[in-house]
Amino acid sequence: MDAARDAGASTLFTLSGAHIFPLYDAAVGGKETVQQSGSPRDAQHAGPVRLIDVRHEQTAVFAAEATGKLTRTAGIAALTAGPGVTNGVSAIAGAWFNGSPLVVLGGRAPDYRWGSGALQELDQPPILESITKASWTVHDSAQIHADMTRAFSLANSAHRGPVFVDIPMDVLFTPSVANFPGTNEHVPIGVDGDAVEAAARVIAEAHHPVIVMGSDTWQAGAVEQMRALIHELGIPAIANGMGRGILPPSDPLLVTRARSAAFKGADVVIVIGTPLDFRLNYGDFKDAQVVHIVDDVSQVAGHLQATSLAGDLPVTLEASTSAVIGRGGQRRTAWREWAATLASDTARAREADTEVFTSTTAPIHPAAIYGALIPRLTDDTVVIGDGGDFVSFAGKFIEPAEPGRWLDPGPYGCLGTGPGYAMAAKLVHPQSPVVLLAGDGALGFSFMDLQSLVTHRLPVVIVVGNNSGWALERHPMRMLYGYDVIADLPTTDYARLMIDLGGSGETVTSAADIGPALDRAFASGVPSVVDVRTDPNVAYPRSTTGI
Ligand SMILES: Cc1ncc(C[n+]2csc(CCOP(=O)(O)OP(=O)(O)O)c2C)c(N)n1
Ligand SMILES: [Mg+2]
Repeated sequence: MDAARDAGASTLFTLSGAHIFPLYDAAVGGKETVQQSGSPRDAQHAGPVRLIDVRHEQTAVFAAEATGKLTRTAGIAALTAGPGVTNGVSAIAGAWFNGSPLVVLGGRAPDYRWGSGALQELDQPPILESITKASWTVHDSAQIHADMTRAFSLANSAHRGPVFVDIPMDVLFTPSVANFPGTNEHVPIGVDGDAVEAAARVIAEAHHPVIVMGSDTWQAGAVEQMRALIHELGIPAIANGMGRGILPPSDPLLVTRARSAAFKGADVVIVIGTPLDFRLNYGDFKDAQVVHIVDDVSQVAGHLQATSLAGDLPVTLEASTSAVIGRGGQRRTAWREWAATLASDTARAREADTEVFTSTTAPIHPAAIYGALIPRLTDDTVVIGDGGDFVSFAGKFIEPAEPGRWLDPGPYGCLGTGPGYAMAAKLVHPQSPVVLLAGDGALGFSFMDLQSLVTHRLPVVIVVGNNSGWALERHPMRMLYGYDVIADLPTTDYARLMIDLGGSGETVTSAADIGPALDRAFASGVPSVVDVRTDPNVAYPRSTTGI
């Protein structure tokens, strides 16, 4: 726990298991501290490390991952041996795909019993190997501090990602003094001058360049350098993942809403800090050349020819800006005209939203929720999406004003992230409003962790886009087969369930009632569900399938 605190992780997310009791004892500061606190629940928040318990291990990992996304410093989850660890696997995989800094500590059957069939005796690191930067077992208690320091250092260095360490029960229960403190072994890769020049040449010669700024620009702390590159060169930009909010919607160079026109008209696409995956048509922009700037050589795309540049993002972006300016590629007339065209496309796309935003149809059009919600979002509100079509609408309509205020599951697309992400957001930003936008299907995966929000007094507003089904599967199946099966869900009273769990809740069946219900939820001071019954027949107009 000392190593975690030294690495900046001050909250441990977990679900109880005897294999890892010593971690809890260390987190709360031992028996005396607990006895001095008013209650065991108070003690959880009073010790050297805040101890947050959940109802399903995936929520512990989602919350730790979101902590890493929001603070840019690895969060930590502790999972009990065997099923505790395997319940965390999807969430660890999500963090791997997202490049989120994360440390997961696993319990493990004791070494002295190994091979004789102890409870939950499972060799866990091999299961985690393909979805972590490293995963190993610590067999010596004197080594734990050093190994945890190494785990945090690995997780926090580019390209960021999850690290898994498990500790056999007999090793973890052995009191010990660290034999050496461990070192931070991260050596940042510098700037590759030749690669910078090669990229600068392609950019400087472009007529219609466009930038895609992805999650790693935020995770790497390159926000200022990203803004400088865009503004000094005058190149329009599209935001992706945690790159959202780096430019506010008022910035004329933010053209996310004109994405299709931008990709169609671009002759050079500069993709920064995100992989060339399905979200970017695998880096295929027809005739446009691709410049790919990434934080580590491991991120250079192997499936296509691009002008690639790998390096520490803040310095690499700074060097690239200077190199493009050095080649005379700066606010050229052609670029200015191109940027102005995309800015007016963007304005037109936003204007066109008004029609669906003000829709008064019954049942409610899902977009009407955003018409009511968006004017109520403050610049510091953290918005979280967990669901299918309902969240695709959110991704389209919501343009955050600041970076680090938008969380989605990312390219792994695992449903059920919402309650864990929301928990982390409210813990990291206690003064800021937190809104979870959840599909009714998605909400089921981690539903009992709405209770954890109540337990830990985390007043999050949960807006359910309740279309009684899995819309993102219903509509494609109808399109392919002419019918759908297993896409319906019973209409469920999520507001009632939230009230039963100790929060508040309201059901909304008319568009005019959405806004006032949201106001009451924001003012309630407890976790609140606003269950909006939406039209099951509305499909998100999708242009990519991800396949
Ligand atoms: C863990 C997991 N299981 C299944 C899926 C496949 N899936 C993707 S979207 C979706 C439907 C989501 O439904 P809901 O949350 O109600 O949102 P809606 O599309 O109805 O707006 C499903 C089942 C997934 N992405 N993750
Ligand atoms: Mg649904």
